Amino acid sequence: MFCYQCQETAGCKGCRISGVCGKRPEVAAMQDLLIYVTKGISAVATGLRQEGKEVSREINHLVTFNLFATITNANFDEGSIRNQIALTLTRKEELLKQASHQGSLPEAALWNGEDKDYTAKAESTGVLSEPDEDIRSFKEMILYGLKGLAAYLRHANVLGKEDPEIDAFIQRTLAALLDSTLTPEALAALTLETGSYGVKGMGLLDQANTEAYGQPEITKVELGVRQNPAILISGHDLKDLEMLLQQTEGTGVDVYTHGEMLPGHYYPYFKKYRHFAGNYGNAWWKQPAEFESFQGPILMTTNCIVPPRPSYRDRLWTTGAAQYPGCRHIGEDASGHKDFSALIAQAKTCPAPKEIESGSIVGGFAHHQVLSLADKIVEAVKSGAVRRFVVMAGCDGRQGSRDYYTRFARELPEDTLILTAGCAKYRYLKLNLGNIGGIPRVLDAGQCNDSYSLALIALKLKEAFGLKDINELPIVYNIAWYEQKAVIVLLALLSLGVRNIHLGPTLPAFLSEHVAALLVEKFGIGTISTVEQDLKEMI
Ligand code: SF4
Ligand code: SF3
Repeated sequence: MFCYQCQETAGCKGCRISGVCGKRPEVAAMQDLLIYVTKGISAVATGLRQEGKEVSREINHLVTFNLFATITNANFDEGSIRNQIALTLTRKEELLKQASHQGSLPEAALWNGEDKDYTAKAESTGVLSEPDEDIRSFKEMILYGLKGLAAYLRHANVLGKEDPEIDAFIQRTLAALLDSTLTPEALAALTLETGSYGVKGMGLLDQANTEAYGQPEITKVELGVRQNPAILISGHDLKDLEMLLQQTEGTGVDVYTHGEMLPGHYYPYFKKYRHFAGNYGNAWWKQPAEFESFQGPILMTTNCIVPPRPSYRDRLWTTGAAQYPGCRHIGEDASGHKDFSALIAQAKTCPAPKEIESGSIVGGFAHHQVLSLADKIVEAVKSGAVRRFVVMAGCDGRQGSRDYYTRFARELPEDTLILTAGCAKYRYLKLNLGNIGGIPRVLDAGQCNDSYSLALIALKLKEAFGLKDINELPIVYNIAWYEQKAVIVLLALLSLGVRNIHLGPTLPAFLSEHVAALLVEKFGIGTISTVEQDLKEMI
């Protein structure tokens, strides 16, 4: 196997024997092959569009689902990935029948899995099948951006929002990744274009979420526990949260959020559920201890799954693109409905969660809420009460060196505001950093996709201050990354012209020396050093 798509990759170079995340080599191989056949079906679909033919919604959703299933810590189940490869090949053969110019299609579009030896095929289709290091670097960066974008698009799709233009872009780009004649310049342009589709994708999801559940608002979220049996829901899918809250209402079973589901509390729609009890635990990587002490069933709606301990494996359930061997998976019917009755029945046999924290946190500072405070914020900047905004969005991870982010947040001068989104926030959200004129110093916009809110806020502030360039704002970016959703967030920011982003705790292994140098030269991207040094430089 060879995988270097996440920040945790072995030796900061690549996982070759097994994934640091727990991904087995046979699963990695099937993920490579799933990407290969997804590029193939995308090439066929793109050809059909060029012929003026329509590509169905089902195909669009298949492509996004496949990309999502290969995101770090989403699907560890070899069998389900094999099934997805077979399904993709079947759909692709059907599409091929409609194509007039099969002769011009790449090999990935024509391979039909005839000998059923997926393992042998996977060997020739992985990351290292591209021999040129720089081309590989660009292509993988684009692919990882597309994976993040596909995850966000999928969440928008389940809420009934579609943008066929984004689907066509994803498929056109996947097909382009099969093209061995693309130059580094063309790939650099495609990288930025991926970023601008990232903005569109996050915008679509923002619209889907806010139309369905209202605009996030300032909200106090309880961290302690009640005395009832309960279900813990984790991941990013708000539609799953909605269905779970509906089905648990009146059953005596409470629902708690975990990890990236915390921002569910910020949406007005969910506040009517009195059994929506609070948030339990922290970022994804602490789940082994926290899932054990929760004592009830846990529903993983997306990444990030940590391979579960036997002690709670039978309480861990997956749905959507998330899957883990030995854990039960909840599918959906043709209308997208999911039946959580088995989880609810299990919850009733479990004790209430053990308390691991108490008190509360405050969040809900997405664009609508922050912009309603815009006058106050602009005034605070003009009066000098706020010297700098520090964007600290992104992912958390289990590396010990990530306590840098806790220390950095704690050491920031008191006239700075932290804008955050994603699970990175767990490194400093509970520090009690005070407020400036009633505005909390840590403003949590929501999930990683709500980094879109942070970009909108920056654009509005630029307007309010009458500036020409977003980089003239008193904002610095100290972003933590872990998996591919952070890659699309980064590319989105670059496409908006944001410069001098600090990316840590380490630069991606998939950046070759040349590609990294190009990002430094064109966008001033840098990594982090020590808290003291970075504070001096950024503030
Ligand atoms: Fe390694 Fe990350 Fe790939 Fe897992 S996702 S195999 S940790 S690079
Ligand atoms: Fe976290 Fe996985 Fe990325 Fe959505 S849950 S930010 S790491």
